[in-house]
Amino acid sequence: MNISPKAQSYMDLEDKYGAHNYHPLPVVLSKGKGIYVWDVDGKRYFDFLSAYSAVNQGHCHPKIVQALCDQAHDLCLTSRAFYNDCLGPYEKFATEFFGYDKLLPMNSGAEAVETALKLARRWGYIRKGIPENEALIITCDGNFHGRTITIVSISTDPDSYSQYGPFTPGFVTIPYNDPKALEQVLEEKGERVAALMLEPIQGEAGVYVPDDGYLKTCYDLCKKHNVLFVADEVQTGIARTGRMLCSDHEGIRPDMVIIGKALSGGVLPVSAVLADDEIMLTIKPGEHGSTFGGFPLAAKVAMAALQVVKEEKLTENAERLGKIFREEISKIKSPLFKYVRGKGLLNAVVTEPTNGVEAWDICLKMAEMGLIAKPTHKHIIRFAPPLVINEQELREAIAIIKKAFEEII
Ligand code: IF1
Repeated sequence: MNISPKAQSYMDLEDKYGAHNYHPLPVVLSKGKGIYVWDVDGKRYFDFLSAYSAVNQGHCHPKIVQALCDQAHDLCLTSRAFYNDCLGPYEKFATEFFGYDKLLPMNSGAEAVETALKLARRWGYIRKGIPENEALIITCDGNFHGRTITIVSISTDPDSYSQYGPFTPGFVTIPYNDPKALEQVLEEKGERVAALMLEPIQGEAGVYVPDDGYLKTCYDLCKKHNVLFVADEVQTGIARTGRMLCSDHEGIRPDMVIIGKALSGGVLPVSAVLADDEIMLTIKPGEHGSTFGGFPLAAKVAMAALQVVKEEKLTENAERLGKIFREEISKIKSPLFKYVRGKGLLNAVVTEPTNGVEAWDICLKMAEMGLIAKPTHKHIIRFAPPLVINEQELREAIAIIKKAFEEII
């Protein structure tokens, strides 16, 4: 891939002065609008990562940016030591939007996951009556929930957890998409189990979609054993999979929902946990929080971001265009192509490395041709455009993807 001296200079700066905790594609971006981003040399790309689904509403959505700018002139941050005139309206709006009693605002997805884990343990001790310090939380093989020490304690990916121990105890890992495994743990240890936490589709695992009915079966098993069903919808939530929440596909209402990323349309780190009073009120003043959680800017931005999702019917668009995407992509004729899977506009192509050509090389080729996407796990490429994409744009993008697969080999 051709890298200009200008682009190289920015890459060199990150390399020299930044920690080496990422391996980005060699594209240096400086502008974004809707479904497109531009690099420092003015070249335009279809963005098929959407900042890992944070930019569902498209880059720099005018309504969201307007909300940000308007509020920035008035009041940015108060801390939670005082009330402000943005948080309450946002909490009312968001709880009505998703149908829960209460919202606990945080910033990053990982913080919201930590919050949900704390709430689950609290609920386990106070409401379920689990003896103190004995609560268990069940998580799944192949999960991705973030990067804190506790969260990497439940990771099964050595890249995430190796040499970060000692780890947080109190978790049980079961295989994903295996309701029997859940049943067995609940039969054996159900009385000590506070919650099951999972991703309705596993993102980092390569957009791994569980069998139809899996989530519902898990939910029913949780109910049977008085265990909370906690859905990490940080990546799958907010219209991405063709429903407002991915859990909606199976008609289940999780006891707790964790959201982040697109909650701000990618403008600010904004995350939250949604739950009803019986769970949420187990945390009392002074027992959890964050300096920025629910700050006025975030509150206004999140309201605008959710309004855009409704107004622009992004859920319906993701559902409809997702079907076209999978149908068209499955016609690719290349030894590199195995199959495509996903829901809505959260999809992945599983590749077959051939003649030394790997997913990374295909991504470089697509970038050359004006479309950026990122491999996960060496042989899988995730495709997740902003949900504001239309059918014609999607078909143009599909043509690029097809061509890249067919020409690289
Ligand atoms: C990185 C992947 C995506 C998440 C779910 C919580 C979080 C995430 C289901 C934490 C974050 C990220 C983080 C990002 C890469 C990314 C990712 F490739 F690792 F799997 F999106 F697909 N729950 N996902 O997917 O949210 O604290 O990051 O705000 O580089 O670590 P966060």
